Amino acid sequence: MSSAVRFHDQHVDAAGPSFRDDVIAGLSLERKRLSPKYFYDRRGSLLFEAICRQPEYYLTRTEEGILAAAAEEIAALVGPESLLVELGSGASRKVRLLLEAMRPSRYLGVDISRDFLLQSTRRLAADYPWLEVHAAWADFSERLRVPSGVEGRRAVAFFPGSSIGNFAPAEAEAFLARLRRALPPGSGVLIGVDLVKDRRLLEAAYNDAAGVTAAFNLNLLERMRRELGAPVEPGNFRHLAFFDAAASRIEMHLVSECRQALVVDGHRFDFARGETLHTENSCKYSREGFQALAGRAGYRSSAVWSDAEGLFSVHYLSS
Ligand code: AVJ
Repeated sequence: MSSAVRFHDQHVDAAGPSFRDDVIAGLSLERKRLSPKYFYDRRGSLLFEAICRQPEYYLTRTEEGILAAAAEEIAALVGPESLLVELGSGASRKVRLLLEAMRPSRYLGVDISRDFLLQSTRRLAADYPWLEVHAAWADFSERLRVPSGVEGRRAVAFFPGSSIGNFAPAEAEAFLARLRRALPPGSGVLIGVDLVKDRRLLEAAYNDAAGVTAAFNLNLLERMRRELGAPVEPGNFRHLAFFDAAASRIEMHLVSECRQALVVDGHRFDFARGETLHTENSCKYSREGFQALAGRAGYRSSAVWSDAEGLFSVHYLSS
């Protein structure tokens, strides 16, 4: 097997709405908002990697611990699969634990950030010469398709990091149902889901002392300036993250520190002092709550793993 990555361009920027269109549409709303998928330009992806190393951000290291402890069990449950699909492959560190335990013949990384995707899949191809490595540059929140020629008999989709939390529960259910239909019958889903817990722990994870999460959030404004030429002053906004217990989610916002206008491609958007741009929801579940959601999406919950403190969960869903 050669160590070259097979690249599949499924990016639909030309056809679908762009960053510009979504910024203008989101800022036109009564309650201004923008999809968190726009966090992940090159700088944003690097900042996210740095978030994962912050002491307050328990999610990454806890999930890695769970996967390391359960890798053999997961491999046995999954069976000899031909294809491992990673959604939001990012730096692809967690998947190494699975690759080594499962030894699939094919790997497909799917990510919206092209540079990151290529970098991480190239590294995988170099480190695992026995593995056929594919990379699909795609916005899987919009459209999910296994590139032709990549489908195996069965697949396992790996969706780590509690990224499912970016969807509202009803959207998460619809997404999982779409994922089930996009994969061959009998495929499974291995998914990381952050658990509801004490609000202090949750809020600390999204307000790290080093200010990395704040920089990640504010990078959206930098991106508007860089890519859309919007003359925005990121110093006029501040980061806000809090837990909404009723909705069971962390909300992130950018708060306008003064009365100001944001001009994007000739469109003017006024901000009152204290008005916010809502940039992210990160939904938190109980084990049972997530199992019920997966059930409504047509899956059977085959196994759930957790850490001793019950901070994070990893579910194996069978279709
Ligand atoms: C990648 C969506 C799982 O919600 O914890 C981290 C993104 N935002 N810090 C999360 C994020 C702020 C992260 N997910």
